[in-house]
Amino acid sequence: MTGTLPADLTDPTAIAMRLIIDGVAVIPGAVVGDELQNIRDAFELQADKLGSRAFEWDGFCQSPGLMQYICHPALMAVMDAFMAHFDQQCAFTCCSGARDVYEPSNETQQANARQPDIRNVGWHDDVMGMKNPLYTFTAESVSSLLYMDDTFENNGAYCTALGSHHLARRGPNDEALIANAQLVFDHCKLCQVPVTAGSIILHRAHNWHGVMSPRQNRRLIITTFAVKAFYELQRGHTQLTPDQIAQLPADRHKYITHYA
Ligand SMILES: O=C(O)CCC(=O)C(=O)O
Repeated sequence: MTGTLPADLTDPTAIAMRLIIDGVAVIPGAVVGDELQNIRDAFELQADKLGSRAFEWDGFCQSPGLMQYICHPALMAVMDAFMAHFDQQCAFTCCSGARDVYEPSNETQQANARQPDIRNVGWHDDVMGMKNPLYTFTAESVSSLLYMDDTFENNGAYCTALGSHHLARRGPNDEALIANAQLVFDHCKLCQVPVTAGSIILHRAHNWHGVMSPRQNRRLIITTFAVKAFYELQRGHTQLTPDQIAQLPADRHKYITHYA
């Protein structure tokens, strides 16, 4: 079963409902015009400075231009609607930095790019990478991916196993149990989600996803969010310093929290 996902909703509540039901949703054109160009320029400046086209928070937070994207209002309008459905408030949890996934010298990536196949896109659930994940925390956790470049169905598209987050479960002692891969492939529709530059893809932490290998630049910024009341349950969140918080407009400060 394969298909494509509609990416034309603009109302934040409608987008949040897709995130609840499908486990994935698109905010089309969340960042446009000069604002998008400023983020691209900031990425290139920082990549040159660091000598790498993939850098984590330590590199990201040195760039005032990139910092302006943290808790962007177009993103938070959807996150607020999502959390409101669960009678919860949203907290920023992590920024894992920015990267250009396109690696022209990576032969495996470029061989895959020449023979695109949705079954071969590195399918995973993000919770696989977490230490001691608790389902209370992971169930309503969300990742956001801002794309600085267009992606195309068979060239760089994010891919999703629609509704796969429903197959994760709560185990003994609240352990987050990741769905069995075969169960996901047997029952979920696999979709490419091509987007225009400046769009954001949101997905639930337990949504299985992967990436069609790209044949051109594919720059993105990843930030994650969780229920504020459950913030303390998981370790490893990005801790913003007072100077970093001061760079953000005041109406975004409510999303920033710290360990007690
Ligand atoms: O690059 C993308 O579109 C998705 C990235 C991804 O799979 C991940 O960070 O877990």
